[in-house]
Amino acid sequence: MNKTLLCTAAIALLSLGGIAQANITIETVAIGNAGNAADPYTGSLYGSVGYNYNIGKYEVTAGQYTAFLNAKANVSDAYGLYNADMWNSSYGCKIQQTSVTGGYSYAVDSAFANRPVNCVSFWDACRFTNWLGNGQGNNSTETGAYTLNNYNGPLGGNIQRNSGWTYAVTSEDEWYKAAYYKNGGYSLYANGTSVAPGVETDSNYGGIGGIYSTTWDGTIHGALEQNGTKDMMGNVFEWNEAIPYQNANYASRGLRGGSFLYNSYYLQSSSRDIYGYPYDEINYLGFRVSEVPEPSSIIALLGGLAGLIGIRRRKA
Ligand SMILES: [Ca+2]
Ligand SMILES: [Ca+2]
Repeated sequence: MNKTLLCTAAIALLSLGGIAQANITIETVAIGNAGNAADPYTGSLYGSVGYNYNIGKYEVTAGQYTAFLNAKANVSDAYGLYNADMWNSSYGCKIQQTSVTGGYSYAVDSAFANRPVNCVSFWDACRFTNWLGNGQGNNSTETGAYTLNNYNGPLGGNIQRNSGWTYAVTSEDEWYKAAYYKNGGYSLYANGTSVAPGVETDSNYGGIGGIYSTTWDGTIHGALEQNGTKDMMGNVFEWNEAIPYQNANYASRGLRGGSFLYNSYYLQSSSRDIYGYPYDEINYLGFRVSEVPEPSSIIALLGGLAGLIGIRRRKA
């Protein structure tokens, strides 16, 4: 590699680093075993995914969503990305909107930054993942994983994930597999057993402590689940892409995982009987993202470049 090329590569790496610092990051866990069978216990309908993917370790947080609002709802909020209940309702995620010259500014109570965002519609979730996949900043919310064309209504059943996606709202199968599948088999709960987790010790459900309880494991989140995620059992229900029901007036979208307001039944793999209008913005409802894994060739390339730079430093 000649000096110019090496210099260009180093600048590219520095630039990447700079962008990564300014942008929010989503911590994920890898879900492998592509091509696994669906869960026979629930009628072999759910849990089969034919590709490897990453899933958010946590629900998307209020802090991450605040960065999104400051990037895309700062001049106006044409898509209603912000909901005043985030600040005003008793179980809101404590994001506050302030009018400033030329638009709006958003801030999250620091005690709530790592808790799940709530009061977000399925469309808000789609827009967030479009923005992530398009590189954040002022990039589009309307194209990417989902072609939204300004849609914010009750139907939209034709809006499905596009090929070439990098971040998306979880599909029902991605969510189900990450929660309930491990080592070739399925469990009733995401803790890998058929026994409900302890209320407030392992999981936030049952309406006892509420979404903002901090009693479990001394921090904000529940105990680690079998595939390394947190809060797939409870905290807030999570949107997924499925359309459990549709008629001429609306196309519902899937919800899974239970919430701080609901009992342990809703944590189970067999619980699929709650679903929402896609425009619902409720305080027990949030979402989690799926991510396409880094291609191994890019990881190898970055590793190789880092190695070359290391060699030059040692010579100097
Ligand atoms: Ca909204
Ligand atoms: Ca959850």
